[in-house]
Amino acid sequence: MTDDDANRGVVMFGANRVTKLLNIKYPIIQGAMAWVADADLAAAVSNGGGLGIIAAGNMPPDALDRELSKIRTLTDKTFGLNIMLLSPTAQDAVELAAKHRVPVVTTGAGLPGKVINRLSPLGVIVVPVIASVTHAERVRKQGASAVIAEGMEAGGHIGDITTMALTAQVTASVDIPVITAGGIADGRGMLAAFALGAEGIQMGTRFICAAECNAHDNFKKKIIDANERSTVVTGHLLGHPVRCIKNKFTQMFAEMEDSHAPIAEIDKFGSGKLRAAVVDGDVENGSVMSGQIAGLVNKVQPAREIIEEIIGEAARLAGNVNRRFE
Ligand code: TUI
Repeated sequence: MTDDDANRGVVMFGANRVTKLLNIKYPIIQGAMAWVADADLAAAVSNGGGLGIIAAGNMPPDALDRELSKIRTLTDKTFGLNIMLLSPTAQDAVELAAKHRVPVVTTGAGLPGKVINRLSPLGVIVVPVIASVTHAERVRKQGASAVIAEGMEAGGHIGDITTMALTAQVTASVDIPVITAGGIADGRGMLAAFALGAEGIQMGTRFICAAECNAHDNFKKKIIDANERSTVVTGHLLGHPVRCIKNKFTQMFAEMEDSHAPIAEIDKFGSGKLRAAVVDGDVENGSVMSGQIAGLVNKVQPAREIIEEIIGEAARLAGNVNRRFE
């Protein structure tokens, strides 16, 4: 890609409501991924012109405190913190966001009314991830500045509506900016999201394969080797469907669900498995969370290159699509 391509991207995607709200160059947000999205990855994405996000996940508060101090040494650009509302440490993460004056907070797996009430008065921009139109309308009323509409193609904990159906209906229902997530890993996906009315995209799976991402090489290799049928959703029984790459772990998890094992037992079996995959590289017995788009992610490359490639591609393609209507 040439500089010219990237610049065309700026022209095409420059200065929309998402870039202005988040004070970023390109409307590309790095998905929050527990154990994966640390200060190193987030800073690389923010330095590359997107919005890097640290995932609080279940991180102990002292460790999160250190990540939030560290990112300030790595970038002077806007970054975000994701708070997973199901986590027992969610409230600690809210207080750390306040303490560190984190510019942007995204939330997942719940409705963030209390988070917005606590952080908005401090000037923190709160952008909830939602998985239905009902959620989008509710968080808009709660005072969200924008929403991330995440379709079921995404990795990790998901809803049940596809990205295409969700984006089209959320953009029709709320007036705040919509960022699309789930199933996007290139400029074509970005353009599709924009065609549906989105003003930004969030990508997780592609950024796992960023050079600056500290996930174990075995985890990256699983993504690179994956195809469109490599993922499976487990956890329906627990009420928390989770998309992962198929392996011994998902096989055993599904067998426990099928045989109606006690929920406490299934919960216990799942505990610590994401860390095992991401940190220890045990991609057979661990939980390799990934989106369905993994088949499109074929190499490890710097975050900046990922971002510029996608912007250049989307800009080029926009011209081609225009010509299809001539
Ligand atoms: O949160 C995510 N993705 C995640 S969280 C995660 S850690 C985890 N591990 C095991 C089990 C559960 C979580 C891994 N991946 N994405 C954002 C997201 N939010 N997806 C779906 C939702 C969501 C669901 C319900 C948002 C709001 C909501 O509201 C329902 C309600 O009424 O509370």
